[in-house]
Amino acid sequence: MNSKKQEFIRGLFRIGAVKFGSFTLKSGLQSPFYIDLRKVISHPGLHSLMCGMLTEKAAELDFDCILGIPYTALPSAAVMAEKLGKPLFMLRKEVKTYGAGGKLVGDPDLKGRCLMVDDLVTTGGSKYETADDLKAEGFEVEDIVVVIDRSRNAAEELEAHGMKLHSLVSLDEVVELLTADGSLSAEKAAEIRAFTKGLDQDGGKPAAGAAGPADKPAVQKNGLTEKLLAVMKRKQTNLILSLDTEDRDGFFSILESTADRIAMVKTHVDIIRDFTPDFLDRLKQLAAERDFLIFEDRKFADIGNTVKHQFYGGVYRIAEWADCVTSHLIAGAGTIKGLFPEGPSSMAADRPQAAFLLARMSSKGNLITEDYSRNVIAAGRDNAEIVSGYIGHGKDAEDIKNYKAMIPEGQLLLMPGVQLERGTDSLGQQYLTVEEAVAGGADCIIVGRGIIKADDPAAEAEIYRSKAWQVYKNREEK
Ligand code: S5P
Repeated sequence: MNSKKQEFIRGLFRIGAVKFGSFTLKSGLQSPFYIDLRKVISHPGLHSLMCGMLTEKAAELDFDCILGIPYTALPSAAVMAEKLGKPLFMLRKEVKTYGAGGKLVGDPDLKGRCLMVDDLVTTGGSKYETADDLKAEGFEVEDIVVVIDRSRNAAEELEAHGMKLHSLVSLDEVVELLTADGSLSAEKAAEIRAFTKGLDQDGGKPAAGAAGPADKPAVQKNGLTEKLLAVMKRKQTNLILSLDTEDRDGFFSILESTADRIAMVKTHVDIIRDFTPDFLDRLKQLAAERDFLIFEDRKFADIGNTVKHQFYGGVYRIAEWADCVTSHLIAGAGTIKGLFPEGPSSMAADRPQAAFLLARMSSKGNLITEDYSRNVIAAGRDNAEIVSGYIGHGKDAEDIKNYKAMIPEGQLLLMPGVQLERGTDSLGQQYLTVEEAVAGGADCIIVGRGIIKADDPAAEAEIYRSKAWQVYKNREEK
């Protein structure tokens, strides 16, 4: 290891950009180390050393322009662009929805082969997403330079996507030098190696036993989750039918023909044109006879007090018949507290109830950010006795896998926006295939028009059921 690298690693340790202990990562995992390079720019000597090393690395490569990935790498990319006399670009994190241009900042006339610069790489995923965005803007992307590679296999992952990863320092080098310096004990070094080895084996999830505290966070399953899983097992189905019809005869005709294939029926009770309270009696009776749960997709979103009225009162008195409901969390955790103000003891006397939180949506252009989604999952974890899981979606199976890794064991992922083929509707609904959804980590799929608009909804429901159940079983048996 050359002396510059040694000086740099020691500098990172000195300012606390690299720490050892026990840390909760964004994903919820417990990690024995922590790397955060955001502090570096406030230390001019260290930042200058880092930019010098980045520039030397970049000088070995062939490219026309430089892109800094927000935010940590932006100042370094700017310094590199200046030193190398190359055009600089940025892709803004927040999508601009007005005015000229979208995400790209820089002179579009100077687009070309672009070198991406970032602070860290953990998995290759976010990097090739950025590369895809860049390609969509008309750039070519081959190389990416990062300061620290703390992954085990990001280089191979990126290679598979036609990109080459270059890093200044690897996690192994950090561990090796700081152990030799006596800044890190041999035991902790072994713990770090075991932790990263675990990450390697299962796409970001540490392998069981790889490092004691490094397992995925877990919560105790609540009553509704247990009940739903039991129905799924009994009926061999993880299909939720989204029965969005406006007339009650049509509703019951489809429900009666598909009831044996579904674990839950998802309703939007307020779209039934000829609703009368006996609609609910018939629904409850059918649910009891044919063994499915009732899921009212009310998407509560207001302050707790208003939600309480919406759930317990009004014409629909949802609390009296729904086993579970959906809720946004945009107004804060008060919304779900409004549903069950006293926790589980507010639930119906004869059955468990719960909410599913919208952590991601299937509609194109929805305004949910990664941070929002993560915060929803954190609040859901803190309220696990009343939250059974999350509604989510993703770009593909890989994206869903990464998202599922954030969801605590014991909570479920339900996925709408699923059909037999990928596609979109005219109002922005986006569909993944059954295989992508379930292989990625959906515990149940929510299917509406794919079934209810089919000539034979019962036969179509069976196609969805058998496909989804097969993939689910294979996944769970692994
Ligand atoms: O992100 C979401 C969340 C939900 S709950 N996207 C969705 O489509 N949904 C609901 O799932 C939506 O309200 C509708 O009832 C169902 C999807 O229906 P489909 O006909 O597009 O399958």
